[in-house]
Amino acid sequence: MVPTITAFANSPDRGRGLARDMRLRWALEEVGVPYEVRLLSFAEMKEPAHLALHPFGQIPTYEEGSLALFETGAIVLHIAERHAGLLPTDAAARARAITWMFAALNTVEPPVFERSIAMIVERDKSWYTERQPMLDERVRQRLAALAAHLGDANWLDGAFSAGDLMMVSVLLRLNGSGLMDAYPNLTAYVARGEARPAFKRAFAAQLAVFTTAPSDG
Ligand code: GTB
Repeated sequence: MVPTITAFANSPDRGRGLARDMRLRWALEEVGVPYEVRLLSFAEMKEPAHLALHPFGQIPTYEEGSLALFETGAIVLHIAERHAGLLPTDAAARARAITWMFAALNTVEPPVFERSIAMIVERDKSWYTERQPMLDERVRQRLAALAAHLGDANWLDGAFSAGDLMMVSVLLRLNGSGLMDAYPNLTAYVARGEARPAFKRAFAAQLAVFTTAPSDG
């Protein structure tokens, strides 16, 4: 059964790969599962048909037969548990890879996301310039710890896993911020993720939403 995911019909990033459907596309490409995409306008995301799939009216969702999932962490884990390529078979290594997925989503993503949201929606506030260094510092603390753990390894725990997929996806949001410059091993880590053929296919697919002219029919 070919799964269907949802994505923005009009992502504010215009295909820079920052919207979270990118994680699902990447995971599906890594395990070699073809998928379909249903594009949604912002209005459609808040309509009953989509709210039945996603209680918070967001993208992405994942449908596979009668199963409907939301939350990228849950969806990537679902994909990784059912197909080889994203989780080790050894039980302890598998548990550690899943731990890194949670670390990416619960420990690293919140300060990264908070910082970038502040830049988008709080720029005109009187306290913006005062708050921004604090938000930067919270991100730096996470990057320092992550860089220390990674050291000169290629991936967070042995072979590439869903933990790396999630962590690279989170760190991508810092590209262009300069915050990773102090950690060349993290910059190289993100570049290794982006260089994976599955990442490139996923990136091209989400970009095509913006570069492919809609058909007349
Ligand atoms: N915790 C959920 C998950 O991981 O699935 C979060 C899902 C989520 O934040 N979805 C966002 C959404 O639907 C899109 S990805 N937002 C609309 C809404 O809440 O009404 C976040 C996002 C949006 C846009 C950009 N961008 O353009 O740069 C990047 C990331």
